[in-house]
Amino acid sequence: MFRFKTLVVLIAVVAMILPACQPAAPKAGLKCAPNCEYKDLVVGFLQTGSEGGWRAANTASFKETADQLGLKLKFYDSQNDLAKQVAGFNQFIQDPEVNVIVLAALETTGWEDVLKQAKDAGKIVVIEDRRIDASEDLYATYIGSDFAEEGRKSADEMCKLLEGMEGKNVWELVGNVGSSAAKDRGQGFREKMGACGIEVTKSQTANWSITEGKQVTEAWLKETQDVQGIFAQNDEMGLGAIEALKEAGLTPGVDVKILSVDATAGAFKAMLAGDLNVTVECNPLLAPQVYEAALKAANGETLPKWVPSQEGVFRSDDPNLQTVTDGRKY
Ligand code: GYE
Repeated sequence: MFRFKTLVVLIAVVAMILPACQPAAPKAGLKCAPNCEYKDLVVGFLQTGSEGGWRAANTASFKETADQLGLKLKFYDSQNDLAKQVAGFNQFIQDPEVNVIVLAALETTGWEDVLKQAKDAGKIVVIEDRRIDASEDLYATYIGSDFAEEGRKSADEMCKLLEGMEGKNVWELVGNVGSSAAKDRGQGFREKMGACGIEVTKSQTANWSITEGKQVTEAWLKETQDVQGIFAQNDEMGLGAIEALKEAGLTPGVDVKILSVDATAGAFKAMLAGDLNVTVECNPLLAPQVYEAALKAANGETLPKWVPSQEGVFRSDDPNLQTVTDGRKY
């Protein structure tokens, strides 16, 4: 009995001492944790490029908010080139001054290696705008829209626009095919379009641009004019389609209903002119949320892995459209 008791006491004592011998877990966050302030952050921001109104508003949000908060921003324009964006990411990993990296990913894949290197270098990574396919433990959080929900909203709105029309043929102008915005908007639209018998009879990338949106629509119109609606995955491609319809002698917004995504200033101008029927909002003013998340992560806080943006839908038949337009920030 005595030996058993001795053994029990010995085990208890070892169990108490053991944890104190373990190497301390690395402290989460930056060296300034838990008292980091915005002035302690040096943010390397990898922007996709400058492809349109949404992107201009997103870039302005990061530059203006950095000034307001007093943090240092190092801006990198990837010029819509994935190789350049990855090179820029590596540049920020090597830069001893940069302690936070923010990524607006051109493509969903190919980020695991640089994310692991950034983590090993003790740098906070926040994904903004577009989600990526990578292990969630490699970044603090993703701040961006629910693009699939934008696609579902687009299909619901297109069903309303085509109500009463004999045909339900819709043409889809797709963004950069590797991007989460393009993939998810297309998927969301297809989830809900069946509710009213919509058929996507043509679908092709126009790479988010007015020029390509016009070129693709022109080529389709040379093949057929049997189309009742156009779903443009961003406003610029929708504006290009409008130009093509006009040059083919059709009345956009009437003969063919047009819906686009973003809700930028160009879309409101086109709705006021009666050319565009609906724009589904995608909020580009993400910098305040991104910087707040970066500061929390710098101080060692664990964040939810996705903070979705709240967004609306705007229609050309809104009697208050001019007032709404006047109140827009972008
Ligand atoms: O819809 C488009 C831009 O990633 C949500 O990228 C953004 C998209 C936006 O080129 O206009």
